[in-house]
Amino acid sequence: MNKNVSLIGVPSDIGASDRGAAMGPEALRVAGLARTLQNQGFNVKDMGNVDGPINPELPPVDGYRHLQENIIWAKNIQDVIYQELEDGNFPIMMGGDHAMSIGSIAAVTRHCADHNKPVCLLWIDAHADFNTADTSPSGNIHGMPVAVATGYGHPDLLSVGHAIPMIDAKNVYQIAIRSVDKNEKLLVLKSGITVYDMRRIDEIGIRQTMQDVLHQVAEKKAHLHVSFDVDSLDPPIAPGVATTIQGGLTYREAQLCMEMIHDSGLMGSLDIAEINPALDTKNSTAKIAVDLTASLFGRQIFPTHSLYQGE
Ligand SMILES: [Mn+2]
Repeated sequence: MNKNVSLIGVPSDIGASDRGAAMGPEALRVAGLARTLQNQGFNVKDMGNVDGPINPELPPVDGYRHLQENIIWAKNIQDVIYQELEDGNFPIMMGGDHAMSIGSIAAVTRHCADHNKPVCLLWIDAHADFNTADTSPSGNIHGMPVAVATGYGHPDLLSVGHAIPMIDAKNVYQIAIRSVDKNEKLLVLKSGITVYDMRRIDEIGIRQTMQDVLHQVAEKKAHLHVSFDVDSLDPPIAPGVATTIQGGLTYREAQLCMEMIHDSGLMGSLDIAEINPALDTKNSTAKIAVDLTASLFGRQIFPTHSLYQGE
């Protein structure tokens, strides 16, 4: 695994209705993200925060709230993360609301296109984030990044990337989904992305889910961008999010998910999104995000082969 990790703070909640996710990067720093990865042998560089407009708290216009401000953020994020990838570093975007992933996905897909490398997106989230102005009840752009990445949405958002779409829907995988707006559902089904909603995870288990996804990514020999929205977790273990939805990943399911991603060796970049310290209890949501990130970067209870023969 790439030993050079760059932390990139994105202190913005401009894509959300509730303020507070702008404090997410600092919450992750306080929870010890850099120190945790350093202790696991990584060279960690905190690049500080990306700049962008402050949240003007305006109502939606033509179905989009803060469209121009979101575009500026996405472009600024793309510039910083693209450069980190070009320099050979592993970027971790510390969000920030999930609209910020428009910028990180733009960076990763541009980098992969430049190097003729296939790219896959693993979206770990309670929500499909597949709205457009036509389907969104709120106009909040943090409900739209996956639609934008796969070519649906305002042309000025789509054109942030190197191409439209930034990524082929066939290479997008979602897990932990359990809250999708009525018309958003139709667009998800039409798009052709692969969704493992909580019902499917209940039925086949997180292990089979991750085996299926990681097998496909491996077959494609792709760079895997992991976009981790902490609201994918069950609310009692991750209360510090704007939109808590019952029935999320348990602590052990999330751990196995992260451990299996690590073991695949496929992950090349990561977003941690939607931590809202204003709604949190003693920074517990940032702490669990750091704990799960440790597993994503190879922390193990025991080396698996030392206790049993893997299949
Ligand atoms: Mn999300």
